[in-house]
Amino acid sequence: MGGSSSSEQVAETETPSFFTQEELSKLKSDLETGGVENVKPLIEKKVTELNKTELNIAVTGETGTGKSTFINAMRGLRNSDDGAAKSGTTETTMEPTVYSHPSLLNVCYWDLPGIGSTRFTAAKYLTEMKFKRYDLFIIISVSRFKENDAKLAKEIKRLGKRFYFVRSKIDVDLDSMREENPSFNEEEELDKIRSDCVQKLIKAGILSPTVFLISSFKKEKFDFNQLNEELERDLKNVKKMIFVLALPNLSVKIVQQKYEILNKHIWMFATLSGGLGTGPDSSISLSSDNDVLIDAIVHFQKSLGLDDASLRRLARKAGKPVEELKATVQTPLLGKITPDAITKLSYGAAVVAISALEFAVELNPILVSTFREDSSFLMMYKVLRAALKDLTASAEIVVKIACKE
Ligand SMILES: Nc1nc2c(ncn2[C@@H]2O[C@H](COP(=O)(O)OP(=O)(O)OP(=O)(O)O)[C@@H](O)[C@H]2O)c(=O)[nH]1
Ligand SMILES: [Mg+2]
Repeated sequence: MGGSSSSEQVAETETPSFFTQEELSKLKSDLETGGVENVKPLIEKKVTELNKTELNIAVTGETGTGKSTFINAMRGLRNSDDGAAKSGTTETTMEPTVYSHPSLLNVCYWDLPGIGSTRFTAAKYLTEMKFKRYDLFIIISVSRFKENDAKLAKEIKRLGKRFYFVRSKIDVDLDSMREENPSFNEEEELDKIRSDCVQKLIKAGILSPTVFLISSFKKEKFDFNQLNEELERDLKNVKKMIFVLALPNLSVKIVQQKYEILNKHIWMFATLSGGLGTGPDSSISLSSDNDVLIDAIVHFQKSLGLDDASLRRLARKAGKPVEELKATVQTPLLGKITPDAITKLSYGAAVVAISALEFAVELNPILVSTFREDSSFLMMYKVLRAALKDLTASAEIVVKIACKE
């Protein structure tokens, strides 16, 4: 846990776990006695808990260091996009303001006013920001390490919270250095900046700190990715999951991580969507206005950045018309999910066999046998799996184009 220098005294806010062993045992016995119908209440409770869990990330630092711009970058937005946190060259953020992810509303970034601004002295700032409500802090600093940076780090540590130290606008530093000496060694200079911040944090009493050098304008470069990986490693259970699902799609690797998480949820949606009919030819028929099914597919769309708003932003980033971007992917699952798209999907999915082994890997092994015998569950499971695979493949194509991977 390198970035959280306060590892000895981290007081995690309650994080629900996905399923405890106890809950799994109950699921198993409920399944054995009453089949899929019998486990719906417990699954419903879990899904509600999942939807209700919030992750609150506070972004703090001196005025003008790029806090609002960083929040926008984390939400896959540019400063000029609709819904972006206000940024600018004059002091802009005066109250703690919450910005949720544009489509996954339980991941929240708190844009705190800059410390050292006219309205807040350092001491007042630290008491007024209601530090307790946040899961973790990101301290943003620019150019030289400041007294306020040390004060913030110490105070957050004292409150027993986790923090990550970010040195932003690193692209600006490199531009200045290039101006002064065109043949400078970029890696060496970055190392110098990093170790200077580390030394000063150690001096402020922070044990083994990590410093991330980032540019919110060039997310593919520098330590933006490492910062997210570190955050992900430190978060637990459901908070880890919702954090990953809300990451900006900067690489195929991130898309795959999202797929892994969503794939593990399919069986819950399949359990809840139930209620299949039997067609005249005794084939299973799928009702195309199944709300749970549609909601699950929309959730996949949003998590994978394939909802209309995300696609528009990605198209802008790639400098292409959105229609052109959409045309590169084949899936019928973009835009509004229509009954027709679901019917098509179910034809394809129905003929797919899922082996017991695949099933056991994707589902918890103790639940496999009972679920396999339920044809309604199995059909829903297959349809959702097909939808997720289809959307993941599309998301990978879109990311490759938008990030020119
Ligand atoms: N080149 C470059 N400019 C940045 C970066 N991050 C922010 N900026 C610019 O720096 C200026 C200040 O950014 P903001 O995001 O408004 O900073 P802030 O910390 O929210 O400012 P206050 O709310 O006033 O405390 C804006 O003009 C941004 O465009 C970066 O990573 N690289
Ligand atoms: Mg701001």
